[in-house]
Amino acid sequence: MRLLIATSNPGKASEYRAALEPCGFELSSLADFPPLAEPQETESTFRGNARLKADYYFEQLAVPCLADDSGLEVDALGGRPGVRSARVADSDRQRIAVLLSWIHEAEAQRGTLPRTARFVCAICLRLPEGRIEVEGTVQGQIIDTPRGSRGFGYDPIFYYPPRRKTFAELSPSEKNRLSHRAQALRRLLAKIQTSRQAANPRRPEKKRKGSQSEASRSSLRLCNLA
Ligand code: ITT
Repeated sequence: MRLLIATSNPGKASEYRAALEPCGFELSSLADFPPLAEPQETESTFRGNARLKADYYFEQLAVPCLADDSGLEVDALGGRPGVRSARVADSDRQRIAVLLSWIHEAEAQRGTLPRTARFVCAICLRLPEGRIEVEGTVQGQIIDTPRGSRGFGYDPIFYYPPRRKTFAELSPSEKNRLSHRAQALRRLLAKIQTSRQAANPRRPEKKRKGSQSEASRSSLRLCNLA
């Protein structure tokens, strides 16, 4: 399947390439098309903004589009910055500094607060025949001192207890198996598989109740998501 990864965030784009190219998707990026203004992300949910971006690029470029709206929900901040995660400041380093300053301010006013947080990723795949929409999340904790140099965005302060590492300390392939984006991609591939089966029911697949189909398992393995 040919697919435009409709993002101007190079960190996201490289994670989608790593996951989807090995399983046969032919990916293009916005750089392969004439320059377009970015759409205003006016919705209040990740799902709404992912849909808005996918629809916008599909209408402008008339090719199948995958758009991602994602961000960090910090419990001590009542779920902020959420859908506004990219708009906190102009660079990753500044975003991290601003986010930590908000948490420290909240702690100065209200005492020790939980450091729990989650990354959320909504994906909308816009095809000529309709949309496929999925979400994924991953839980972690916000730490005060950035650690690690991989990944992007808030990864250096997002500590993932099961691995005792921040997301910026994980190898790219580990992050691509564990992240909110990986969770969402798994769901997306399963839905693509299901819709392909529905469109081509001549070879129905034996599937135990509640289990993944073999086709779905093998596409996850190919996509480095298993
Ligand atoms: P596009 O809209 O062009 O895709 P964007 O960076 O503006 O790019 P979003 O509006 O979805 O995308 O904002 C996502 C922000 O959330 C991103 O800029 C990071 O600051 C943060 N974020 C999302 N996923 C992340 C991840 O895997 N690791 C660290 N930070 C992440």
